[in-house]
Amino acid sequence: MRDKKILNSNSNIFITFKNTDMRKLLLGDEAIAQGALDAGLSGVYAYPGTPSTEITEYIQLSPLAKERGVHSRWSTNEKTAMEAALGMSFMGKRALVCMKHVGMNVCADPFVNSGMTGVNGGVVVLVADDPSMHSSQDEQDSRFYGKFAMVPIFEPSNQQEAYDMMATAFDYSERVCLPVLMRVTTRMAHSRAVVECVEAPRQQNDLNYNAQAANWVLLPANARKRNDKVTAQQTELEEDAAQSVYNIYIEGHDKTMGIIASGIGFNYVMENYPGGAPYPILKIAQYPLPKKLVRRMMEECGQVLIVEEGQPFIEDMVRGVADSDTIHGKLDGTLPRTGELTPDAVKAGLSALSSKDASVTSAPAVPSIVVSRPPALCQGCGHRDVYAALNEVLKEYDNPRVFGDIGCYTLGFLPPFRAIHSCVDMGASITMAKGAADAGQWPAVAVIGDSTFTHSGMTGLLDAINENADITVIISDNLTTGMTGGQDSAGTNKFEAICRGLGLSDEHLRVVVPLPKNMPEITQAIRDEINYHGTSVIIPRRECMQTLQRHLKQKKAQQKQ
Ligand SMILES: Cc1ncc(C[n+]2csc(CCOP(=O)(O)OP(=O)(O)O)c2C)c(N)n1
Ligand code: SF4
Repeated sequence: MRDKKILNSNSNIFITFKNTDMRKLLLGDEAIAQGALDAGLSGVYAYPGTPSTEITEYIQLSPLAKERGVHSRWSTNEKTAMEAALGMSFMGKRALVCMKHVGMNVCADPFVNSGMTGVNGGVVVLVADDPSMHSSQDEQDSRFYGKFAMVPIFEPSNQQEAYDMMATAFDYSERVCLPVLMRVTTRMAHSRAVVECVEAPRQQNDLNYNAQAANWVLLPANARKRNDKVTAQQTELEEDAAQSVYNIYIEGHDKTMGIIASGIGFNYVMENYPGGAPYPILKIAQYPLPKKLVRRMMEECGQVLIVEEGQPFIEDMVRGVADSDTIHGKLDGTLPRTGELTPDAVKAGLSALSSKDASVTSAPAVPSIVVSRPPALCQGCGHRDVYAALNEVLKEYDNPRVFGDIGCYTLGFLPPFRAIHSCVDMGASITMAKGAADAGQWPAVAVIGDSTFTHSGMTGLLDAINENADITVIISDNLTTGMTGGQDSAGTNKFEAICRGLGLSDEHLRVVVPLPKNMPEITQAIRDEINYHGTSVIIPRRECMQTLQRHLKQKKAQQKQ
């Protein structure tokens, strides 16, 4: 065992490693997972979504989680995940909720209301934003949800901080009786660094009913009291943020400019100054925004550059309505308004504002040797046969409309299929097809995957069945959640029962095997159900090629043993 002081390559901040045996090379997501386990986690509740998926997968494979019986099975969607975590918290235990940014839209109801109920055991809601939309349909910045719900937000700048912050966030959540929203972005989630972990993980909380249970019943009389309390608590949360060890004011001798930086933006700033920045820097990692520290910078510095990943969340607050020309960032074009922040973009912003900035170093130019290639469905994928059959049948109709959904099958939009006309959010295919049918559209076809159907499609199908809407729903069941890497799908082996349970007649519930040799049978099923003027469901079922190969390999390995 030895103490070691090393320079963290990401942040230029010295971190003291006490015990090199406890050092692990971890992805940001893995550091979060390990941090949660070491902080006495009792359950992770999550729905897969890039770039957050690896957190839950790490916990699912963790020997410590297994030994301690930590809950880690996937939830059906982000809303059920958030509610289960809240239930665990009310019983006194620590729970982690994980999702990608658009998942916040799905769990917004319980999330915002968890600010009103408060928590008992600590709750951390980990949300991974995807600026540049590497694998998402929008670029939303989840910090707005934290502000909206009046809960504290943590935003780590590097993997070590992500690990350390989990323990702080759980402790803090229990101290202020509020959930903590922890926000990361793609680069942080998916890059590796050495992380120093604690030697002895904290024990899990015992079951306890200490909290004021009346808070949990959000009848108006109770909710009004809580609303007053949480509103009043904002001053205390802001003071805590001003005192936070994660919000650091770094002195600088050149006061012509000050830099406010958060999340990975802080790393990008520090990368530009390997010898130390001449300007004062305010690192923000805990919110509500510590206005006291911001004011200090505004008073001390001639102008301020705000470097943050995502939307101009801090910048908007700092500017207010005064719109001063000494505040720079995304809103005045000093930094790009959209897309992922890059070290080069930050360097350009710093250079634009600092005439005598000899200390800014150039990052070596990256040769553009990677030729971009459009994504495509895997060869042999069952979704291919579904679209081939659908296109074949729809040639027979005038103006058919196909409402798509989110998953591998969204690629049916691209050549060679060009088969879908919309893709908005998880579950929207069925409800949008219904709305179109209500408007007089025929044929109106919905194509949805199995995991997406259970995530958010079932309720829409109930609406359709209740009104016998004239739509044909294709649930393309590949027995997995393919797009995010093949996680278990909540409804596997239950789809016919679910459809029947929702009131669909057996006559209009068809199951087919999507293979080229079955084309006549599949096309006939689609044709028949389109021609039936009511709600029908066709389930093409064949395992995803990727999970099939994985399962075959596992089987072979088992046979060898
Ligand atoms: C609200 C929300 N949560 C998570 C995701 C990430 N995501 C995109 S598609 C998908 C699941 C796709 O599974 P499935 O419907 O079975 O289709 P497959 O990819 O297997 O074809 C997930 C989890 C998302 N886009 N939106
Ligand atoms: S991962 Fe599976 S579902 Fe996705 S395209 Fe490949 S075979 Fe199809």
